[in-house]
Amino acid sequence: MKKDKPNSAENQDSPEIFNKTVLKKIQQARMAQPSTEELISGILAGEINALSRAITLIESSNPNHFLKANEIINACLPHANQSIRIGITGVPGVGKSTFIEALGKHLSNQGKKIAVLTIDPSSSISHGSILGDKTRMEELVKAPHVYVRPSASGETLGGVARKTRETITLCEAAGFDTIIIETVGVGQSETAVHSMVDFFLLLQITGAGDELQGIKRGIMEMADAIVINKSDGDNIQKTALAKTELGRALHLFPSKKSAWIPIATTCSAKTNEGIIEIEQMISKYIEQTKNNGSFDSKRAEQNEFWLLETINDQLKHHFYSNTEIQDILEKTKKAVQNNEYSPFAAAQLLLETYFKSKT
Ligand SMILES: Nc1nc2c(ncn2[C@@H]2O[C@H](COP(=O)(O)OP(=O)(O)OP(=O)(O)O)[C@@H](O)[C@H]2O)c(=O)[nH]1
Ligand SMILES: [Mg+2]
Repeated sequence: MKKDKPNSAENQDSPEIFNKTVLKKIQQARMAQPSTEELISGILAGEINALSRAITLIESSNPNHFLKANEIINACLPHANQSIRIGITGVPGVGKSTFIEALGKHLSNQGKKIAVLTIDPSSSISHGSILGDKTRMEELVKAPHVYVRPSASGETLGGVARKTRETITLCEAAGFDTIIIETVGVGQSETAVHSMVDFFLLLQITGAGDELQGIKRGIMEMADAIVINKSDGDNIQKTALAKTELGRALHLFPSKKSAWIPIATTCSAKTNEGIIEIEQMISKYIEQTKNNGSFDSKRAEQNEFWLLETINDQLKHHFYSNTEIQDILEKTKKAVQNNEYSPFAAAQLLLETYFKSKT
């Protein structure tokens, strides 16, 4: 065999035993996992390497990693919660990543420590990614104190959302004071992101015809600001018109618990026009909601939401991964489709079987 591989490590000039030892050491160093304590102290010291490794544990499906991750999250919790969390949504190509780069660079110049996370619903459907390479934000990652982390792929939205929430905790404990989350506005992910941020910003572009068409009312209602991006070149007049239309539409929505009146405005993530004003608007929102108490009460509500959401998620997962249930469910589906059984009676039967299997 060795003759066939003249360039293999064992056949270099150095003695065979030396190369084997070196190789083993390198392999061991690569495999060595820092202890939970080391990761916790690393995160609290703001070490990116420790933070990244801990996030990888959060994203892992290995049960041992799950326990380790939980220990780290619990240790980080008392040091978390001090950041401003901003959610950015909008249809693919609207300019979310470019906008985050522009806003992020501006914040970084002010000395802020920024973590950018993404929730990508396409990865749970196709195991692919709409956000893909564009999430690298090449310019922003070069700025000091900026950390960009794409979401775990190949996961259910519930799973990705939980992991993003936990990642926020770790980033905050590592000293990041501004967390920006990008999500594509094509599914349920914007609801998930809305439930984990303080300020929710919907990016828009002017399209053909009525600006209000194609925007889901629900997302507009959730937004604290609607920003029409790509307000540059020939597009400036159109975006100004869209801003007026959206501003009017926003007034029709019921007022928010925070008493904040959502704002419609324009910007160009490419030329930076309007970025400073948007940053000032977010600061004003934070100041206003902190003063009237709604900042804290919203976070408390969000914690409660995620408690219940996680229970729902786990219960569902447990139910559907029960092999006995899987077996009966397949047969029941057919019986229900053929009208041999009522869906409600069948559901009842399945749930009873499940609960009996648990006692
Ligand atoms: N003219 C102009 N182009 C822009 C602006 N912002 C973004 N773009 C361009 O729009 C395209 C999409 O930008 P992205 O930032 O990748 O958009 P995105 O919303 O993050 O896209 P997805 O992650 O795929 O959903 C790129 O070619 C950008 O250069 C802007 O303000 N003006
Ligand atoms: Mg993007």
